[in-house]
Amino acid sequence: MTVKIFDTPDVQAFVKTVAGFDKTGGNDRAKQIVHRLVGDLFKLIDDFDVTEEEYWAGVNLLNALGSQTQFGLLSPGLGFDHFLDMRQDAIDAEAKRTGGTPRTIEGPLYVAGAPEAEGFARLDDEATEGETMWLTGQVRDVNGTPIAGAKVEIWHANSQGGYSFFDPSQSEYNLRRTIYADSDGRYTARSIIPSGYGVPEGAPTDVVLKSLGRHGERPAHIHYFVSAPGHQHLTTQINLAGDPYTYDDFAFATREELVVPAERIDDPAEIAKRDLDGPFSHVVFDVELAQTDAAELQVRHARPRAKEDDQDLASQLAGTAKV
Ligand code: MBD
Ligand code: FE
Repeated sequence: MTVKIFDTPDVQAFVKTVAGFDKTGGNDRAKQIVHRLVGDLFKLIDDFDVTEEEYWAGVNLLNALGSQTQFGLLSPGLGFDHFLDMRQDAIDAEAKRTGGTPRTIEGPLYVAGAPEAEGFARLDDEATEGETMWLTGQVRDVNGTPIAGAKVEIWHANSQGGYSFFDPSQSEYNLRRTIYADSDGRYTARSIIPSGYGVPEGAPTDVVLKSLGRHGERPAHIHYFVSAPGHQHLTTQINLAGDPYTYDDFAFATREELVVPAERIDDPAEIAKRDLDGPFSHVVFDVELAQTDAAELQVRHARPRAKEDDQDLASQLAGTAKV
C-alpha cells in the first residue's frame, strides 16, 4: 500500500482540531501533549499501514487492560517506570546530587496505611507459610552518619508471589509494615522469604509480553520507601541473589547495588538470640539517603495509591498533574 496522508494540510489541520487548538478553554499542556500523541499515532498508522482489524484489536486490548486495572502492570513491563528512574537519575546528576542508595521502581502494588512500629516489626501474620527471613539494616546519610528515626516502609510478596490487598487470600496488611529506625538508624523485620511475582497467564499484560517474545516474571524482591526530614525520599527494592530472574526482570528494576544474598543460618545460638524456632535466612540491606534542601524531592509518590481507587478520575488526574 502506498497511501500516505499524514503530511497533507487536511490531516495536519485535523490533528490541531482534535487537540482543541481552536478552542479557548481547557489546558494548554494537555492540548500540546494530545496533539503530539495523536499526531504520532496517526503517523504510525500511515507508516505501518495499520489495518482496521489491527486498530480495533488495539482498542479491545486497551479496554481489557483498563477493566482489569493492568496499565500499572504493563507500564513497568514496557519500561516506562525504569525510564522515569533514568530521567530522575539524570536530573540528580545534573544538580550534582550524588551518592546514596540507588532508586528503582515502585511498582503497582504499594498500599498506604500499613501498621507502624519502632525498631522492629514482624511482617507476616503467623499463618503465612514460608522460610523465616530476618531482614535488617541501618539507614545512614551520605557521610555515614546514622539517621535515627528514619521511616522505613517495607512491602513484599508471599511465597506464592502474591501481595496482600490484591490477593484476597491474605490478611489485611500481611507483609507490609512501616518501621521507624532506632536511635542508631537500625531497623529489623521478621518475615518470610518472598517468591518472585509472575504476570497472570492469559491476562492482557501477558498477551502483550508474549507478542514480544517476552515473559512476565520478576525475581524475589522486597520493596522499600525510606525517608527522613532533610533527605531525599528513596523508592527502591532489593532483589534476592540466586533467583533465575535476578538479572532477567520483566519490570527492569534490578540494579547491581541492590542485589543481596539471603544467607541461611542454622546455628542454634543465632536462632535462640532472635527467639526463632528454627533455621532462618538472613538478609542485610543498609540504606544511604542523599541530602536535599528541596522540599519537593522528599515527596516521590506521584502515583495514585491503590486505596484511593474510589477517588474520582478528575481529582486523581489533578493530583498527579501538580507533582
Ligand atoms: C510486582 O511485584 C512489582 O514489584 C512490579 C514492578 C510489577 C509487578 C509486580
Ligand atoms: Fe513487587
